[in-house]
Amino acid sequence: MATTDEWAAAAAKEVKGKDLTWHTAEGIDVKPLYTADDVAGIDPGLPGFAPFTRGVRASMYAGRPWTIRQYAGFSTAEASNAFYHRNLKAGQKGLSVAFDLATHRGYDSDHPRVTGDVGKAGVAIDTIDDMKILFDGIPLDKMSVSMTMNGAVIPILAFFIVAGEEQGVPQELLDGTIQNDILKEFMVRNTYIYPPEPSMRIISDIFGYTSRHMPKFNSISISGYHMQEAGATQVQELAFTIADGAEYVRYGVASGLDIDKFAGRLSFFFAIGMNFFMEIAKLRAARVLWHRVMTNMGAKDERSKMLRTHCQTSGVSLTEQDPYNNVMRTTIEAMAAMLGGTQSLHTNALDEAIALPTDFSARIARNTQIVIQEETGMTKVVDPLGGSYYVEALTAELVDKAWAIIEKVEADGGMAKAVAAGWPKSMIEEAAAARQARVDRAEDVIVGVNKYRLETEDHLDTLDIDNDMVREGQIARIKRVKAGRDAAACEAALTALREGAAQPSSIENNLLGLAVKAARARATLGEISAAMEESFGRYGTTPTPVKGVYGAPYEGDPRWNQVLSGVLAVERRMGRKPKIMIAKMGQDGHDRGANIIASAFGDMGFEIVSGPLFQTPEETVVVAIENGVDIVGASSLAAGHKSLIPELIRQLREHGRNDIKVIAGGVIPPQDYDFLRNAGVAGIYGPGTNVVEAAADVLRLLGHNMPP
Ligand code: 3CP
Repeated sequence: MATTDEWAAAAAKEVKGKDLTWHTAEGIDVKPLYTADDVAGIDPGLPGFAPFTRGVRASMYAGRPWTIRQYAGFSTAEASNAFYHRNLKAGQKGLSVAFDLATHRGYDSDHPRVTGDVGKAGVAIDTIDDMKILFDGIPLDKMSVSMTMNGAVIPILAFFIVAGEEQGVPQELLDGTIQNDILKEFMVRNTYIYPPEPSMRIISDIFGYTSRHMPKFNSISISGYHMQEAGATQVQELAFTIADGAEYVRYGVASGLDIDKFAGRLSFFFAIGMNFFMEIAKLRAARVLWHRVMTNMGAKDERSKMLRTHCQTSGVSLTEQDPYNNVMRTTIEAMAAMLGGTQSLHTNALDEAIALPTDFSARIARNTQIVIQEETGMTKVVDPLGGSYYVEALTAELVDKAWAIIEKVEADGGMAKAVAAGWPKSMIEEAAAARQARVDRAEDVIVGVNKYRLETEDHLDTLDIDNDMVREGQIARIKRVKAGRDAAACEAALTALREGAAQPSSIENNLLGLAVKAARARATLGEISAAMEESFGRYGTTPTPVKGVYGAPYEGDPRWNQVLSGVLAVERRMGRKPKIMIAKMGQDGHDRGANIIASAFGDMGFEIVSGPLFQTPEETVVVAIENGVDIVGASSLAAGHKSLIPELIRQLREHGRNDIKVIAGGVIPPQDYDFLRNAGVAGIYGPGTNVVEAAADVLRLLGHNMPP
């Protein structure tokens, strides 16, 4: 038998001494070979037994495959309901509702702040009537339903309970999951409504209500997904998600609940990106970490310590360029999710980098899972990678690396305090800027984007939503519901909720319990949200870009130096640095792109003005003019660009400021480019844009003669 030293000598000879160690973004040095030496002392145990490294059920997919649960919502309740019926007939097993941006932020569709947001990125739900239409013909005692809702979680869950009730299903039988994870909203996703403290009360009120009345319902989906989407490394995603979970348990216990009464219904949600084995190991490590955390927190019931999770293949790994590659990417990611032991899975559609899926792309996405489940035999053996030297060693290393971060969070007093201090967010943003630099420098390969790019892209038909039509329909329904209700009874229920929010939490003042009564009385989502807002207030933030991370690897790079000289030349001409405002308009809180651009342009010498999130075009114009910017860069990731950006340009013109140039970046389908250019947009930078080249282009817009 050869020794590992002999192997090392043979390998070194083959590669002429080249270092084969892979230094990952997580700070893990992955070796080219793993052997029994790497797993000495590691025993992953058996599936279905603590600490559940190998899976939470003894028989796993051999007994029951994971739930095929595709996330979807299309503008109206009617359209979404029809889509759900079609998908269930074609083999989908569970539902997952995507709500539109206005609903997320607690606004009814008739609110003046959300004219550009209604029906965007999901379904508009204003009233219990919308919710009933959404689940028409879908028995809520048989179908498990996940709802991705965090900000307006109280009215949405109340509508869901009452929709069940009016279908004849008592709340005890409702099966499903509510996302209800606010900490990651403050960190990366931004669809919060209230400040952190009352938001945490909402969560423990939901734990209290569901543990008393909804034994089959998962009261939270503690989500790392959005962290990875925002640029977190897998270790960061793992650590902050588990630390978030620990914090929710602490709040639940502090509100008087017995840990084992609610912890068994906490669930998780992770992203699965392209680092195949790292993702498999991440899910295994997550189960080990949760078991450890919950044991330390005093849970006795093994179910309380069992990490059950949903996974979604990675949205940011998808490309607008050569989009059929996304089918392969999603397949690989789906395999990692199942080999990691997920309970439930969403596979992205190939066009999801640019739009909501069409029936065609949704079919391929769904069938990706069905093919794995039904054609490959992959489900027949439990945890087939168990015992792999590499996977076991990587699992152990991820546990240790994440644990170090969890200990730091705990030393800081828990995740709520860490989030308030801001360091987890900065850590993620630094990782995002570093990743962007690696992609722009083609050190991390993305096929069809920074390598093997097509001369001409294939045309892809994507879905376009007529936002005005959706809004008009919603407004008509709100009017009908308001006209048909007992106004005094509705007002009394809203008053009780208002007063409950002003009091400390108790069983009588449980916000979900009070909201259920308001939903029965036909209060709208906006009214229920506003009733709580009176006591809680509305929360807002302005991003603060990280510095130096994007620029550092470019030191000495000739193209980078050309851009720096260009910025200096413009500065000399203007007598000040060129100023760019990064604007986020509408209720779309996705700010990864905006943050990366702000960081990178800052490193190139531009002066950055970061607008607050959720601005109207009017508010953006005021900030732009007050700060004397040369350019407004509107970042749009959720389809508001066709209404918000033209409105911004119109308002700038009205203020006589045609000189301020408007550029647009983010998720903008190519078929909208002409529309935007005709509206006066000076530059468009879609997904896959090289940020240094975007800056070069901006310098041209500022009159600098930038070499190609
Ligand atoms: C499972 N069961 C089994 C076996 N496997 N019984 C016997 N043998 C087996 N091998 C049982 C389970 O114990 C359970 O019953 C029941 O079958 C259902 O299985 P499950 O594993 O609990 O699966 P599911 O109902 O699908 O629940 C999965 C979790 C849930 C727990 C993860 O929380 C969930 O569905 N989450 C989905 C979250 C989601 O879709 N989020 C969308 C985010 P018991 O319950 O009685 O034990 S979309 C976000 C997109 C980005 C954005 O935010 O914008």
